[in-house]
Amino acid sequence: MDKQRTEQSLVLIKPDALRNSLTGYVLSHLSEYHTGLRYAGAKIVHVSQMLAEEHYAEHRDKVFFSSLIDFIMGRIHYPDEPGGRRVIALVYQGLDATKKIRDIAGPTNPLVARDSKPGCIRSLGTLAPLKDSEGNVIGERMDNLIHASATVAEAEREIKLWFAPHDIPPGMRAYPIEVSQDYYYYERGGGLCAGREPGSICFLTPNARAWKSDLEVIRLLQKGMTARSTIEAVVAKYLINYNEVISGSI
Ligand code: 3AN
Repeated sequence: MDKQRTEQSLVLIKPDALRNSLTGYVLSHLSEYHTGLRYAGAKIVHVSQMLAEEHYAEHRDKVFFSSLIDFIMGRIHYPDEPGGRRVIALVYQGLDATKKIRDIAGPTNPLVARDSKPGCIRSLGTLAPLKDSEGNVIGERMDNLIHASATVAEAEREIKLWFAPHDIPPGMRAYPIEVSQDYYYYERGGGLCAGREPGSICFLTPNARAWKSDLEVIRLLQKGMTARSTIEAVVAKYLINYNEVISGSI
């Protein structure tokens, strides 16, 4: 039986790859010629705190969480150049996309990658000591050049976190969309607002294309019910590259 499936998967080319001019290297390893996978989406993202924390939500309680957030936000590789802080977000589509990309990316830890899979993308990554406020080494930071979705379910969560439907050509959208009928506002700390209020920002307007799952979350939260994701996971993608979100004023 043919177990291969057409899937989509998210790749992030991280700030360490950009800083070290390895973008072309990554893109060429993942090219259609080598992988048979097609681009379904691509964008340059200045990663906000909100987006970073949602992307790595599963690691929230880990000792390396804050360094991971600083890393993906580009603060470590572009400390004095906020304008240079970027990630390249890509959606690839094709047969067994998730597994193919994970194989080419290699193990999470760059040292393990070098030992067990020389030539994989992450074998060119580095490790940096992770220190507490008193300078004691408490772990390692893994600068491993790319993120690649681990499973098909994770790919769906991540693609919907980084991409709005209009970022992907209509014929390549893998998940159901719905047209927004309303204006929706978000306020930092306060979540979803009933209407436009000082300090709030509009993240969806009537006629905008939204992921159906986002509007389902909004409707549940409006009723005070539990939803499958946070409002921040909904909002973050619609406000990518907004100054107010990057600066933290929203
Ligand atoms: P992957 O990126 O291979 O899917 P995850 O999801 O387990 O791996 O971890 C996400 C990120 O968290 C990694 N890219 C790495 O930077 C960081 N990370 C994971 N485990 C550790 C660890 N034990 N120590 C330091 N950083 C880690």
